[in-house]
Amino acid sequence: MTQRIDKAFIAEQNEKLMPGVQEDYDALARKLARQDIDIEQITQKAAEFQVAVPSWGTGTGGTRFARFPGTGEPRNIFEKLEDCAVINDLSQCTQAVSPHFPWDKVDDFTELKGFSDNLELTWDSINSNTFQDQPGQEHSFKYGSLSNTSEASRELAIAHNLDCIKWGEALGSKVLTVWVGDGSNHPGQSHFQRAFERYLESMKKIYAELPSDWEMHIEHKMFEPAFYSTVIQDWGSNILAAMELGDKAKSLVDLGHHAPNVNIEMIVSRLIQFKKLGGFHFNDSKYGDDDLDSGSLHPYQQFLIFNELVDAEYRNQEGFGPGYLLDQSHNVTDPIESLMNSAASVQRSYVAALLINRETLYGYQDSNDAIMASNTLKNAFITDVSPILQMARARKGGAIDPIAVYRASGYRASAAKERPSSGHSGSGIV
Ligand code: RM4
Ligand code: MN
Ligand code: MN
Repeated sequence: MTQRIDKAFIAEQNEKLMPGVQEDYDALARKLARQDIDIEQITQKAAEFQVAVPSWGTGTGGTRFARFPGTGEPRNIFEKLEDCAVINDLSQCTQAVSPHFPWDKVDDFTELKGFSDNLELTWDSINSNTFQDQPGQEHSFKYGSLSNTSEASRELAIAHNLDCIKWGEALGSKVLTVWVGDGSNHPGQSHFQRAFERYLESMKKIYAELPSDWEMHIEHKMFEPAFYSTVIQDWGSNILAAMELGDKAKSLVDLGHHAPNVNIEMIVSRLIQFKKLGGFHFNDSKYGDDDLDSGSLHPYQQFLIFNELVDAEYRNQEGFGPGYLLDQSHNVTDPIESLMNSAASVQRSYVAALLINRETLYGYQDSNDAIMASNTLKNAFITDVSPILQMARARKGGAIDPIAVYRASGYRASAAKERPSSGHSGSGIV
């Protein structure tokens, strides 16, 4: 097994930085105290925050043009878990891993569970994959999976989702996430209503087999691989399907799956209101489903989403408890570094949103004081909460500076020695 980063090594690196962090933390504590905010309460919440890591994000991603593999890439789910453990050891907010099947399928799930337990990792949502054919697959998904005009292909897609539930139960997961690439590339190719009916009929068969304490998350996507229409195109189709299926079916919001300029935070609010917000796939984008690192382009949008989430938490909104997962493609960075950066970026948005005085904001909203309402959000957003994040990590045994410690550890170089390239990788979005 690739050697993981020693706790003593992390502590040693932290020691050099702690005096500066403490100074910044104390200064921020005084600043927040002037706003009647107890920094310790915020730091506690930061320490409790969790965002899951996608198994498929640990390999170098790519585009449909090319993929430029990095060194020491994980070649199977066991090696992906080792990388996830490193991410969590340093970040201390990414304990759960979300697998993708059949990419991560193993023969012995008890062995896999034992392996993850050993690394102190848990399992987040199970992602099914019916957007590509597997070698030797009898009935193709070329023209769709759950909505295919061929019953045999639909049945195969249903059976795969049922397998995913079974494997998820062995791992202790509680959520099945379904994203399908179904759709059309030409106007007229597909009958919108009949395709949606077939999809719903298939989803009902999966829903019927969902364990009582599980949820099913439906993920919409505007385009790709279908470029004219997709069956679950937007949050409208998504929530309609979730409502049709029942209480355990909820909508999942992948930030990159909307048209440019869509007000995602408002969609989030609507889903919260109707108890249909299942969870998130965090990433960032400029043009479409770019799968860029979370918060790398639109940190304010990410913050505004957390403003809605923290508001729901503050109001004890019934049925609220979405799952947070990163879903991004790392084409030119070391995936471990990108995932650590992104986890911290999402955590930062959460922490900054905690600084908002909700009652003050409601007051400005009720009196139609647009400038002050807007400034209330902006002031929280521009507050540098880094010392809170650093302190939360350090207190849990994580790294004050995760990337610096990761680089100093030489983990990637030793992984490269132990994981000679097999020529193809089991991870990375291509
Ligand atoms: C899709 C979608 C799904 C993810 C795949 C790999 O665009 O975001 O969530 O499972 O990519
Ligand atoms: Mn996604
Ligand atoms: Mn995507």
